[in-house]
Amino acid sequence: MLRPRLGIPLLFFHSRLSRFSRVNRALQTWVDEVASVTKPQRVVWCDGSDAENERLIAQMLADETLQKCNPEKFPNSYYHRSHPSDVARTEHLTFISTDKKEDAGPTNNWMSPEQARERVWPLFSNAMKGRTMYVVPYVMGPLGSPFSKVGIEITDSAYVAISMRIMTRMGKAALDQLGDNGEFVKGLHSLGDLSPERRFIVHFPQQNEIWSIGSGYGGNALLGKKCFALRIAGAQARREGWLAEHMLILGIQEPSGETHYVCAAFPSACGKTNLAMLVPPASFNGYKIFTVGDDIAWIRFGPDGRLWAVNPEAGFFGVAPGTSEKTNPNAMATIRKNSIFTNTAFTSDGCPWWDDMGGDAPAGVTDWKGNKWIPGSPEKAAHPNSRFTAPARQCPSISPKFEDPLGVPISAFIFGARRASLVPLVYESFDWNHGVYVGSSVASETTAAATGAVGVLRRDPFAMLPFCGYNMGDYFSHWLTMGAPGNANGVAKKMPKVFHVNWFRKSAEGKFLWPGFGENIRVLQWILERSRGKGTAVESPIGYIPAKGGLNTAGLQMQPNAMDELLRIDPKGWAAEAPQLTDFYNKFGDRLPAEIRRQHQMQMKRLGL
Ligand code: GTP
Ligand code: SPV
Ligand code: MN
Repeated sequence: MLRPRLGIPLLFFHSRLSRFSRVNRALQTWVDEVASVTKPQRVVWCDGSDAENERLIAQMLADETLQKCNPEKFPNSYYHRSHPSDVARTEHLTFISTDKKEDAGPTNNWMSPEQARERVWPLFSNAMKGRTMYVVPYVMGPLGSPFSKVGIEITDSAYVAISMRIMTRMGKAALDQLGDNGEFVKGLHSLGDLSPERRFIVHFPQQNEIWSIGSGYGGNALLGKKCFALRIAGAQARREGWLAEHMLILGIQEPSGETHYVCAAFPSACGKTNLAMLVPPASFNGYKIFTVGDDIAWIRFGPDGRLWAVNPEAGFFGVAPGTSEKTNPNAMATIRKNSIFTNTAFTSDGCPWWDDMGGDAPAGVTDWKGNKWIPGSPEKAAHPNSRFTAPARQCPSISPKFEDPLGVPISAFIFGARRASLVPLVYESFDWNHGVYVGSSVASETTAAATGAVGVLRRDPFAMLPFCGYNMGDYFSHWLTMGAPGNANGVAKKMPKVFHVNWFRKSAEGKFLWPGFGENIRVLQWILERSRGKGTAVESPIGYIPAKGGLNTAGLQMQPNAMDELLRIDPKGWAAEAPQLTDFYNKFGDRLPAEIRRQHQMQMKRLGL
């Protein structure tokens, strides 16, 4: 047990759960235990109903946690500002707590269970005094799906409770799925005093437990998302032989009417939501993209030996700035109702607003800090990591398979990064093991999704650097094992091909070379062709790249030579980066799979090193 044993369960709290037909003993005990430490004024079990949601919203309007959006333009939608020091994930305050430090690995912050008990647990003492403690049951994954798992988040934030209602299957349905004896992931969250000095997000993958205190923002506080669905579920997935990934899932319907699905992992704020909701340009008549997920994928072998993926989430927590009718019309349609806007700007007529939303900046904008904003001023009106929270079912491109308990079969894995130079628009790995090497070697320029400097190049393997709940060397091994030749469910495994993309390569003048967004369908088309053994490619030291004319550029307006530059491989530049990658791999010591080292050596040889 992580916590000191606590006194007698409080009868008062028992009476709360009796409203539900089933009582899970372990859940009741834990809730009583937490309440006896955090000392809330009252405990509310969330049932997920409309009436409850309305009650919470009325209360938040009264205490000014929320502002109501213009009911004509954004019906049933609300605006929220988080504390100005609490607007992004705080990776340096995020910990993996395992008995042994090596099990957290060199890319995670480790905290011993003893330290967690001594430094973090006392912060929960009396933390909810005078507050309401919400018990939020939720399911990650479609209800009744063999992929799905139950979590319970205890929180003193009503904003978290209403956000979890959008982002997960929350309430009574989750308690029903849990049943009397079902297992669940425990997530304890308190706003604490919101001080970064007393902010900790601690994961216990051996106990399926999360403690988060001192933050009310996104991935720090909505514990179903990165904490459970990636860090805890990732550790479960390794034990159980599946994958929990920072990946979008989309379907590409071709003119033939057939739909093929791909999963893509890009680091935070590097284009997953936008790719997942892509609208093809007019010249791609007959193509349609279906959105299955925009951030997280849970992936298992199906009865056919292929990998099948579900989106464990029920909503989108998407980056607002840059979202417009032009770049992402599906997102714009999704957020028109029943949504929450966090740290965007807010107009005098009650609408969320951000940079590059389209049109001129309206007059009377209040910025994300609550100050009057002057159009044209150098300060951004919306925080660069401001976000919308919206139900997935409202998305015009939502896939008919979104709720399918078995998920969708995956034809390709795509890794991506934000790289101003060196990395081509697209390349294909030579085989599965090389693909795992490509995933392990992803590097990307940092974004505003986490606190800290923006635009700094860092290694972000599989776009999972901040989200891997165990030693990343073991994670690489797990990926290699998943694709090792053999059977799954009694039939031969059929692994998807693995690709890498970069929408962000810049010209010498510092302009993006690739138009991106809807035009990314051109790259998806090549990827699908290649995944079925067609399409044309040439071999380069880093993988296969589209042959001249291999990528469909019909109707595309581009600078002369831009395409050549986008696909150019500069072996000298790659060779110059290789030692830095060697250093990164060396951090893992003997936890680095020999196969990754072998792949790295072969790549260096191809580069002439
Ligand atoms: P998380 O939710 O943080 O995991 O991020 P995400 O990967 O879903 O990123 P998202 O799609 O929200 O994109 C982040 C930013 O990148 C937005 O400001 C987008 O406008 C921008 N972006 C997305 N796709 C493209 C593209 O193809 N080209 C360019 N230039 N920018 C893009
Ligand atoms: C990310 O940072 O990758 C996100 C947003 O998707 S958060 O939920 O804050 O992690
Ligand atoms: Mn993300």
